[in-house]
Amino acid sequence: MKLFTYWRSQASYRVRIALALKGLDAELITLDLLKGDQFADGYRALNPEMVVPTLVEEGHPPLSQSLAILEFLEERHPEPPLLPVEAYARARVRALAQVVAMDAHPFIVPRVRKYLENELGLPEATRNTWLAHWLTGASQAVESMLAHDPRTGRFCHGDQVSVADICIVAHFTSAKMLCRLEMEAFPTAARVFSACMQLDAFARTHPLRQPDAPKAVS
Ligand SMILES: N[C@@H](CCC(=O)N[C@@H](CS)C(=O)NCC(=O)O)C(=O)O
Repeated sequence: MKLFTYWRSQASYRVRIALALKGLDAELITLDLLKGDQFADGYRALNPEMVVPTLVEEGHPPLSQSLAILEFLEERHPEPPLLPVEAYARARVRALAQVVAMDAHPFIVPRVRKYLENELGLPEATRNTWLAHWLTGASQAVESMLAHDPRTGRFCHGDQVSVADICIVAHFTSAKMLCRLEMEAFPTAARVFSACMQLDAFARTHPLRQPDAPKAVS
């Protein structure tokens, strides 16, 4: 298996965590999104949206969209499960995942940041306000969903790691890196985040531990 990835990509981090949790190995093919590697013809043929991640298994069609890839991995490699069994529980886990992955993440991706800069001419400080606005709003929603629901346990849903934990860890990791978001205002999410980061699958796939991460970033 090959995973096309970028160190700081929130969507790629989701897939790296899921692969690690499932005990699956993938060769990492790194693309530099800031240099525009995603627009190369060869990559465009694999992923017409020109985004990462893409997961390629020899002899099979390429897989794109991180949440679709997570569902695929769950179907093909059910152990350990990343979704609970019961229907309300599955819906809650998917909802938590989607707050960050579908409602906040699209506002902060490189192509949107570039559009704000190049087409709308917004200065860097205003673009940073934009990033903080969307990342903070989703963080508040997640905190409220976790803090006010007795189904929250050691992890987002009980004591079993799920797709919600994957997406929330990737979200807060981006927020810390892109707008230095502090987690004190989100105590329940912070507790779940640190429980996840104690697991090797989350820690070793962290953006700063990727082969393409700049050495000087802290
Ligand atoms: N919804 C997609 C998002 C994919 C996406 O936008 N990836 C970003 C990196 S996290 C990307 O490749 N951006 C390239 C660009 O914006 O030019 C997913 O979950 O896979």
